[in-house]
Amino acid sequence: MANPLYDDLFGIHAGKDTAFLNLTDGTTITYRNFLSTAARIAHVATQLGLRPGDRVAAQVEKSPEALALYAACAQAGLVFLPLNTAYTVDELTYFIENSGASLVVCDGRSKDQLTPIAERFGGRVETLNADGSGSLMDLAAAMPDSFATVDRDGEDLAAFLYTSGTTGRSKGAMLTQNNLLSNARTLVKEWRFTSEDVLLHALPIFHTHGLFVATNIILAVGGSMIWLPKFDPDQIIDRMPDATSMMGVPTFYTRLLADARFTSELTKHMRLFVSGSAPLLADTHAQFQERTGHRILERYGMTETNMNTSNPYDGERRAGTVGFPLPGVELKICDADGNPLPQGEIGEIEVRGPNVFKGYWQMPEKTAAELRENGFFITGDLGRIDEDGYVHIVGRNKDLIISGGYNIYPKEIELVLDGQTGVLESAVIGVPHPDFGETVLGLIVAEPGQSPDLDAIMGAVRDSLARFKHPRMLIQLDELPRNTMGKVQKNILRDQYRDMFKAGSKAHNGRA
Ligand code: MLC
Ligand code: AMP
Repeated sequence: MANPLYDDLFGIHAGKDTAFLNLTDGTTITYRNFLSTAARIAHVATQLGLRPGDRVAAQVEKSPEALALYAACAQAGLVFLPLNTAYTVDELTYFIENSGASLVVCDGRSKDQLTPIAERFGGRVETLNADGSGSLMDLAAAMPDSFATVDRDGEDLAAFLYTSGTTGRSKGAMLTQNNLLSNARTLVKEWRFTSEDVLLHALPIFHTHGLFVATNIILAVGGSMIWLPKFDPDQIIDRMPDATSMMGVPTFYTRLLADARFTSELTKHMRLFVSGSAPLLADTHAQFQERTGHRILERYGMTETNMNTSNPYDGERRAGTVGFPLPGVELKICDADGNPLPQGEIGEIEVRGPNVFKGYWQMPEKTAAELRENGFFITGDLGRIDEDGYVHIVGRNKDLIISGGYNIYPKEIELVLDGQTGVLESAVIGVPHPDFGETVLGLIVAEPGQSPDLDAIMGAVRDSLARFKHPRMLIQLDELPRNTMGKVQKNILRDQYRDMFKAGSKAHNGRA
């Protein structure tokens, strides 16, 4: 028996004294040290009574130990459930309850708030702080540094990643070992990664991009990473000379281009810049090439599918496109019933392949609505394929805002706004933003004769939703535009407010 995910990404590096993580303080963590930490954590989880298939929820800052927790889950056959550090207690309560996590790992500062919640749903809390301290690591220190890897099948679950939905309720996307491994192997080949690669890693590790794309690729080849806690232009510029490659969301690239220190000299040794998670403007692509001589390689993925398409490593990286379907991934442009449309037409993107998830945790209806019986996943993205086979994403068939690479489902915010005193109804839309690509605008209509307190409403939003979901501005309207069916016409609102956050413009809450 075996454990494909652990064996192929982690186990193959057992005993290696080569560098895995290069930290900001100048120290290096070798593969051997990293795997010892993971093994100790796997012992802790097992001794706490966790069994294969149990969920481990983690809301922790990015650290080597946080990554070792992922490895430990793989080794002990546990399902890893990373959570955005910005989530509020309200949001976390839902994830803990819905996943039935047996172990919740959080920063020491959240322990008192999360312990009763975890216990209410049959779990327990251990802490892991940004500096690697905390009760989890205290327990780990007393454990042996090797662990007998638990047998798993490639079709067993490896991770849950929660993705919000158009109904406002988040869904746990169930990813199998094979989903993760197949994608990592494909990307290694497509993007020519080798053990010589040093990846500049500044993405968060609670999403597909930073955890599965970036980290799994480096693990698969035995390369190393410059492990930055977050995106900080000073650190990126300082460490780039030691790197070969970088992955980021478009905001990384627009911010770097805004920095005069980011020059062709600084990047001339770099092998690859990858962008994804949100549309990269053709203009950013062109500016980047002009400044550095490098063409950013844009790819397209999702939480439910990992990576679906990529521009070519060799050959033309076409700006404004997400390239070709990856080997093994089938991609069609369809009508609403899943029938392929003629070449060149715009339709819904559907994908099938070993990368496509197993469904949403305990939500069979939602799974059936998005994952067809024939295995095609309905992405909710609208696209077309040009005459050379490049996929263009032209819009979304789902009500989704992507801000700085984070997904925000308007419904979730509308539910909070609608619940506030004096608010009759609301509409939340995404509007262009120079830094985040898109940002959140909240539009509310008052109940007759009422004048809602916009500051109090923002206070309520702050209490229940993560910061990145907060409307950057609230506007009170007399009514929302509706079509003859009574449906709010968000496209009209988006057109009306599209210049709201243009560079330099100042925005304030208020009445329209
Ligand atoms: C931070 N803030 C955001 C935000 N990130 N607000 C909206 N959108 C975001 N993405 C908040 C902060 O809390 C802060 O609030 C204020 O906005 C300004 O913060 P900042 O200092 O400018 O932000 P910063 O910390 O620098 O973060 C910006 C960022 C970060 C772009 C570097 O958001 C980031 O790393 N994004 C990557 C997301 C990602 O990995 N996505 C992959 C998803 S996987 P205040 O109140 O303090 O001012 C996926 C599949 C695929 O989509 O295809 O890959
Ligand atoms: P998530 O649910 O966070 O995984 O986000 C997935 C969504 O991000 C996709 O459905 C797309 O809408 C969007 N996305 C990812 N990569 C790209 C890209 N390169 N260009 C445009 N949109 C993208």
